[in-house]
Amino acid sequence: MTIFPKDFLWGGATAANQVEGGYDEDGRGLANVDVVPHGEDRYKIVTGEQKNLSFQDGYYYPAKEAVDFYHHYKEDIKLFAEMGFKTYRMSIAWSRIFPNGDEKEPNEKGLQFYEDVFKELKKYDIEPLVTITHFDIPIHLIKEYGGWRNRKVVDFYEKLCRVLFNRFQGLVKYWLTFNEINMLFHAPFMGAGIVFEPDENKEQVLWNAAHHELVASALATKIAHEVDSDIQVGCMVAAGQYYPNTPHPRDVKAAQDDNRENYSLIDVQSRGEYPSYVLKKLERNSIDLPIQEGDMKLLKEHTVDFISFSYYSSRVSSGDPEELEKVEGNIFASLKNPYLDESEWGWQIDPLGFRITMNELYDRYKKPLFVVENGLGAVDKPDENGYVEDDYRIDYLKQHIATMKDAIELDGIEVMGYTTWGCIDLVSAGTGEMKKRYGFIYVDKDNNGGGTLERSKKKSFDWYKKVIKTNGEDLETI
Ligand code: P53
Repeated sequence: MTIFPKDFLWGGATAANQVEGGYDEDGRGLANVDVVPHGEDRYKIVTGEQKNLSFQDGYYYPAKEAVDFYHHYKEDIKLFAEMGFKTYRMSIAWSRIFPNGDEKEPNEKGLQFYEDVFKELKKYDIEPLVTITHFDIPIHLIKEYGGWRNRKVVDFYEKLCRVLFNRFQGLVKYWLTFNEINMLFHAPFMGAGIVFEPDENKEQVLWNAAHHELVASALATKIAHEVDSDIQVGCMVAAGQYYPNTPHPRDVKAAQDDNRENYSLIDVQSRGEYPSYVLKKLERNSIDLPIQEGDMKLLKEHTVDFISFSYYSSRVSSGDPEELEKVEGNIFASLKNPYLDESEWGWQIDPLGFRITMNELYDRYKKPLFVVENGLGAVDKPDENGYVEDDYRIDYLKQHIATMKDAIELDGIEVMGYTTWGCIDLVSAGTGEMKKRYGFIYVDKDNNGGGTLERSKKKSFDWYKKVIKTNGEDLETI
């Protein structure tokens, strides 16, 4: 008997734009994620503040080649299989299937690529866990329709889903509708293909996009279940509990508000209705949800089967204006927690916070959880054979898996599986760097596009293999 259930889905996670490359191959269309450069303008672009819908001279675009999974997938999947992966989380590049997004017919070569990948996974009994959109949308849907602010995009997404569920029936059982759906509030260009027009009401635009994604997600869930009742669909949130900076009730309230904002969209996906705190806030701010006839019924009737989330760090909130000036971090703002260590990128390391976050999610939704991202972004120093002694990564993962085990054993939480982020080194979503590595597999590629793309195993490779082999019983470093 082990603490982890015997069919627990151990594995690793990636996203199309961060690994595939091949951005213009086999009929693939251009997507928002392709035109996001590495460097200082990245932040303004991902937040929708700076319009950039094509390649510009003088910039480096890391997603164009990424780590070339497009041509290395057989080799990479073989390595995942060697570690004993039970599942592999990946995403579909929408613009491979519908290059512009609004075509009548899908691009067969794009579908064939994913069919080949899924069949390769099946060869090793690795169950695919597929994110339909991981920060991507065809550029044409942004230029022509304004991205997710426009209701028409719901129809294009629905069409994409129908094609995917039908074509891959029997090959894919687990689907996620939107990666980190709450990211649309923090990085609207990545989360919803939003570029703000001067002087428009940003909050209104964001809630238009949010409602459309929620309707699209419910539609996807409905269609998936119609196509095959075995399919399970999950929502996905960038989680990480907000703690109050002090026991001052003002800080406790601030933390509650931040947690609620974070969960506001998956509240709808999981419970089937907008929570009262959202409706009241929108009313106060004179924001209207673009609700059409039938939407509320659809949301109510097609809630998700499970809750998936990413967890890297907890966060700290304050209701004190002076403290708020010290808030750090680009995409997710947080005060420093004096009790925690942090990564080289300033992400605070909090294994117990992982268990706290899991409890919060399970108390709130009473649905099975699936941990689909967790890991440490760090600088690796390979030896001449590409071997990395990444004890820091093993240590981070070991501590987090240990508290997940407590959540199962001591709190009774139902956890379906665990996929570490960036099981093979990939491009960072936040910074566009290669230097910020998460993998068990090293890829020889640098921040400026140099390198052989050769793959090699890190120390953590054999460690994770042992973790999977013992179903999480033996976490000791080797
Ligand atoms: P990177 C910020 C905060 C929390 C999750 O992030 C985030 C981000 C985006 O930076 O996104 C998820 O690559 C996301 C992945 C991403 C991963 O976290 O900035 O789903 O695409 O790569 C790690 O270190």
